[in-house]
Amino acid sequence: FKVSKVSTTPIDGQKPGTSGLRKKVKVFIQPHYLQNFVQSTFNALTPEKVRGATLVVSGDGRYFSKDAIQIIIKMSAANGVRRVWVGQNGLLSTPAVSAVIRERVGVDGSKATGAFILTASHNPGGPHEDFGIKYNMENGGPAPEAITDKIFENTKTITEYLIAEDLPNIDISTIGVANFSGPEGQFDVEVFDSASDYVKLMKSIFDFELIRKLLSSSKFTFCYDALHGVAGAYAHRIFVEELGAQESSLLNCVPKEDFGGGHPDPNLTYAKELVARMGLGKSDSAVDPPEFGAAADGDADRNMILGKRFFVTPSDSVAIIAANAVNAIPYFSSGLKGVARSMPTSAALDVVAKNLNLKFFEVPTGWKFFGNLMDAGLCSICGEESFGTGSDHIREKDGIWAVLAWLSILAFKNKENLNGDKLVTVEDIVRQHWAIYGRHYYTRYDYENVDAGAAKDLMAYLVKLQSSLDEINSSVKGARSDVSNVVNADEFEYKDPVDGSVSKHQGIRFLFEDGSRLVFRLSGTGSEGATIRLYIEQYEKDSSKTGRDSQEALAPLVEVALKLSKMLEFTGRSAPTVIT
Ligand code: VG1
Ligand code: CO
Repeated sequence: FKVSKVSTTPIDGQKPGTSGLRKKVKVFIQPHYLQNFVQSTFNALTPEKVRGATLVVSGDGRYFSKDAIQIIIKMSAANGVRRVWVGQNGLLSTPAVSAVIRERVGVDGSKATGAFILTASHNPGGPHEDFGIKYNMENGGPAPEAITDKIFENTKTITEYLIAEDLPNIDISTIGVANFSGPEGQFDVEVFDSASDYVKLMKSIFDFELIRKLLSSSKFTFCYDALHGVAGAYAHRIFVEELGAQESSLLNCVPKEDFGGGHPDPNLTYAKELVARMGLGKSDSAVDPPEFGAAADGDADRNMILGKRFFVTPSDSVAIIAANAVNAIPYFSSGLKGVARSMPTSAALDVVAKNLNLKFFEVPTGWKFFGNLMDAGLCSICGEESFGTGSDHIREKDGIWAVLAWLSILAFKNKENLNGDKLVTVEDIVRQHWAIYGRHYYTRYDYENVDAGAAKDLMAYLVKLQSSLDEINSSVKGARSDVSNVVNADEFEYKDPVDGSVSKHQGIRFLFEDGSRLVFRLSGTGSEGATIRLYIEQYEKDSSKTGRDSQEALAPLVEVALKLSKMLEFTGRSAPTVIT
């Protein structure tokens, strides 16, 4: 093939957010749009690192992925990349990409050096919805801010990109290797099975025999909803073939370009079918719901864990996994190196860390911050309130891993019960956890697609308010006299303990005397307008008071948060778009 230099000009707005660049498909398909971003990434990595590289290129299979893969292959060839690996049909979950970078050995003995992941995660897909792209590094984790900042700078000055226009389109539906030769030598594209490497890794972490006994037992019932995301490409292999679950346990497990028209976000609002099946629907008509249910997002890095008529908050989930990991999961049997959570995630994990005497870290939102801790051997398990849970087996959050972790805990606790008459349920496990550690009542209010200016004004107003605790507290007391005082108000700032880098403005916090917290952040993953996230948390140590309905328990704090922030005045919204 030949290398063409194509002239281009900078395109506005190519700043990667919390997890890559996410825009409407109609934006991505504009001439040069994807190409500018990919070339800016190559330039940020520097030509020395790109030449001879082995890159993984795949994603959650959303609309425009197939075209994007062909373009990236041609640009890789032109930039001197040695080989590109593509999951069959362009499908690889985000955690599988991370696993492939870290573990896979190519047919010629090669190892990957990085990846382009094509996904907009939990955002809907299709011609009128979202597409996204992000770059992951050699450790299998998202590019750090130093790189994403450089990429953005490059998008503002780019003048040309390289592409091998005459390279034929690759058949990505068939496993095999295609060889080409270009000006700098050989270039290969290897199409491989999307699931094998990931399945192998999972089998090395969990006791599949033990989980199989539980899943194939007639006493245990299970349901997994992939919301037509890429998790479907793994669910059958793992849950049915390896672990003996019934075919009928799988819901929406065929990956689709538009996620079947749905919103592939595993929460109580969008995972409607699963929620109804688990007996948590508005009109609960479910007859004997399964014991355990779970869902994933589009790229399968998120998870929602449900019991029969019972919701497990993600903040509780990571705390419970951490508390039980050493006993229930072989990978952790020699102990945990430490645990970490994102700032807005509840402090349930902090209490576990304290009780078990574990190293503990609080990082900004977004998985990239956990990677450094893991690379330095400081952290084994981490999680975010946004349905993200994972461990140092890879450098991304991992939706199926979280489900296997919960199944491991259930299988461990029920080892002796499978022939008895009563199983320990998900709800039992959570309630026992609260009895030991106390409960962090928690909820998140999302105001989606708010006018960007109004959202900025609201945030600026809160920052200004933070300079006077007196003013804050008079507003708090004006709203509810039964809520405790704010003792500290700040913007969260993080200094990475490994490389010393500092990330500022990572969320506005109001910390109350009784341990309650209010946090305000703007989302960095949306593709239009602004999304305001309001996180509300309250700790209850008294085990006789841990059984309340969470929205009811948090109502006073919610009232305070809305008054304090003048949410209605700034945004015109009297209610959030989504409550989780
Ligand atoms: C959201 C979540 C954050 C998560 C990120 C990527 O970011 O809040 O916790 O890491 O999505 O998840 P933001 O900036 O919109 O709040 V995924 O599954 O979209 O890659
Ligand atoms: Co995701």
